[in-house]
Amino acid sequence: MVRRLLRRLLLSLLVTVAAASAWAQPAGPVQTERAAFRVSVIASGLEHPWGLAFLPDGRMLVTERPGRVRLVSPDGALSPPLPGAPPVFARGQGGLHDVLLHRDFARTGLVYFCHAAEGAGGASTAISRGRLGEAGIEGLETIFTATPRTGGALHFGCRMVWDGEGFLHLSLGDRMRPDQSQDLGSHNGKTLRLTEDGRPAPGNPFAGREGALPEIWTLGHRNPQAMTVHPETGRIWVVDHGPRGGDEVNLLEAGANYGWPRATHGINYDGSTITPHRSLPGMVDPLWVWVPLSIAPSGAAFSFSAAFPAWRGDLLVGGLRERALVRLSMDGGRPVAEERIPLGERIRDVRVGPDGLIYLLTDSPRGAIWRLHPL
Ligand SMILES: [Ca+2]
Repeated sequence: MVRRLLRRLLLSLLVTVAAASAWAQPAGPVQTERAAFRVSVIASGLEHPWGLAFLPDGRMLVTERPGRVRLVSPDGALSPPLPGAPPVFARGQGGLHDVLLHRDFARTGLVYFCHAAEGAGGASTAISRGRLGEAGIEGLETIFTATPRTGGALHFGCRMVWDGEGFLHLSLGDRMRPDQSQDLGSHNGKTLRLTEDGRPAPGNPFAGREGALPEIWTLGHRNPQAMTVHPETGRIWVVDHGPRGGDEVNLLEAGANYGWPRATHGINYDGSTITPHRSLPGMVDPLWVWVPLSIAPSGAAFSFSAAFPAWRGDLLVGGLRERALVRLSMDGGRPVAEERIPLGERIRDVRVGPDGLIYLLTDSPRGAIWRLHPL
């Protein structure tokens, strides 16, 4: 009897160990057009990891969509969830999303989170910030809440970056209300330019216009889940989810309209037409578009990694549906060619670390942090 119980216990333990080690990183070297690499798993067992930030002391902060923040030591050890993380609306695509250090983190210790948040009328995207201290995240405050809140749990965005002037840019999805992307009275389907305290940055293009929200920087986006600053030009690039086909790469210009839903290369999931227009006067055409199938882009970074000299200046984009790292070669400041590097997992975020290596987050209930080592 005891022996049978023990055997059962041992069996269930073995099954648990097997499940825990069932992350699906490529086992061997990955050969691509211009470079070869191997994947090392830095940390695993993360539930839908979403955003990654590198601390000056060599550790990382990683967010998990259900609402957890963890520290990751250089050897990959995961801390327990940090106390003081933002309360999030964790349903559907909603939850805890991007993480960004204050520009002067060494002095302020401040960390910014964008996340879905619930309130009267439904959910919307918010930014909360707090100080990373010994006890976790201290003094958390919500410094921005997008309006209007809506029902549903899709298309929250959100990524954050700093521009060269010290303003905070935030990308926001359309919350499945496509018309709001063209409505300057809604934050949804926009990118915003904010002060570090979450207020409208001075000099925004629609400030002072009747009925327009003063935080808006660009409009006509669908669900931009990749936003990154080009390290040489300082310009901000966004990669946006299309519907069925029509994912886009766009370079942000103050006040520009990127077309959604009046101009798109995509169609509805049921095959019907959204608009006959791929391009319209007064709207900016994408610099790259994925048709007829979407890769479902999330997370992007320009590769100026010394470890991958053959990729210098290329835009690396994470593909969720595509389960690939997608590399766009650039020429004359725009993408000119594409390589899809299948990796077998949904890729949620792409970062170049301070060590010059490329880091990826895989999107699954047992997601991981991967690091690419050149061969
Ligand atoms: Ca567009």
